[in-house]
Amino acid sequence: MRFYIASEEDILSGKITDIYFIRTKKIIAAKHLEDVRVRMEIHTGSLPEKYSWAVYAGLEEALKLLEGKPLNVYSLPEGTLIKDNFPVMVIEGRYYDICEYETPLLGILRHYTSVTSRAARFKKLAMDKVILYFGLRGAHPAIAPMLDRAAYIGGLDGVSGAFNEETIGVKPSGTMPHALILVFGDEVEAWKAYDEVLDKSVPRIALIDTFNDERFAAVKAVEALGDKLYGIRLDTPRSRRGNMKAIIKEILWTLKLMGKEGKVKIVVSGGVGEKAIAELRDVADAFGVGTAITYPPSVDMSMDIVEIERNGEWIPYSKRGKDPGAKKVFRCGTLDYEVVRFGTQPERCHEDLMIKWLDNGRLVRELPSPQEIRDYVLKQLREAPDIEPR
Ligand code: PCP
Repeated sequence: MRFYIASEEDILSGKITDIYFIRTKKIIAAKHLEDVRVRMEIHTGSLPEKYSWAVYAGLEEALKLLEGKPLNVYSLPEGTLIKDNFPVMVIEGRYYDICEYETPLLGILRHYTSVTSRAARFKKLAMDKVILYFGLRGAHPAIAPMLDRAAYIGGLDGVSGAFNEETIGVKPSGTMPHALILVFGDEVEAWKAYDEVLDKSVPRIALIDTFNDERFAAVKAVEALGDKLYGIRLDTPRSRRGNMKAIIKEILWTLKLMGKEGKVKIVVSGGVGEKAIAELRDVADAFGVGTAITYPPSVDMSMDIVEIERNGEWIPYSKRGKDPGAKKVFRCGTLDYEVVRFGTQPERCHEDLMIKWLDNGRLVRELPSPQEIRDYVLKQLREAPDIEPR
């Protein structure tokens, strides 16, 4: 038995790639073409349906992959809102030195960007309401830290991985599983034990859908924990749902009668998608989202040779269907960009976003923290136009 996962060493060595790249290198070496220098561009294709933007993510891991290799790397900052057919990274060097990294590089950037973009869409739809990511149980544990980082920088308010303080410096968020209540055999006893045992810094959010009707359980939770009750979580099974909005409104009315209006937060989880956020954001305070973020629509990206060096000069050069020439991106404002060829000046926008990160494999600027990337994403989300849920 084993875990079918690649080690960090295997990834960095270039072993985790497609065989055709290994064969390509062999042919290049046999025919003495190792010194052919190129500029390769990574860019998005068309975005998924109803996406008018995506959030570029995965840069830190991409740079980790390329660090120490004889390459120059230019990229947009991690967390930048991007559009379809949009350049995100340019790598300059001998094709021979880049070749086998295409697979892991695109894998990192596409997976990250897909998860972060989806998380950012949830946050954009919820905006002042809280979105927690509970989706680790949907993916292989080997990438749990990556998923939580990707979701967090997308602007989410909390991520559930117990390890997150160590990896991204974020205290994990969570409530209680149904199993806790089932072990006690009584929800009131379980809620009281939760309150008795856990540190005061953990918000008291009672799960109220295990055995009985949510409204009656909400009343019991208020009676059991009083002012200590921070919130209630409804994870109502699909087979019992009917009309979630009506259930929540009934609970809100009841809480009001108990003098608890606005004092008990309503958390909704279980199968929450973009449409549920749009529908319930005026009655709920927070949402727990898992699968919809763990399995987002794919934000496609590809990596192509766009320039080749001939006699010391860079010549635009690409396969058909791709715009030749490496590109720079300048920004005038959120989602307002001008894309020009390397070495030419923009006419309208002046903030240069295609920044050099690696100079001959050496990191030449400080990487932002996950908190800084998240703030950068949130700022752009506030400025971006409203989106339609998909
Ligand atoms: C939550 C809910 C969903 C999980 C989290 C994520 O689990 O039941 O299954 O939601 P999503 O993937 O549907 O978006 P808990 O209620 O904490 O889990 P359990 O039922 O195991 O107690």
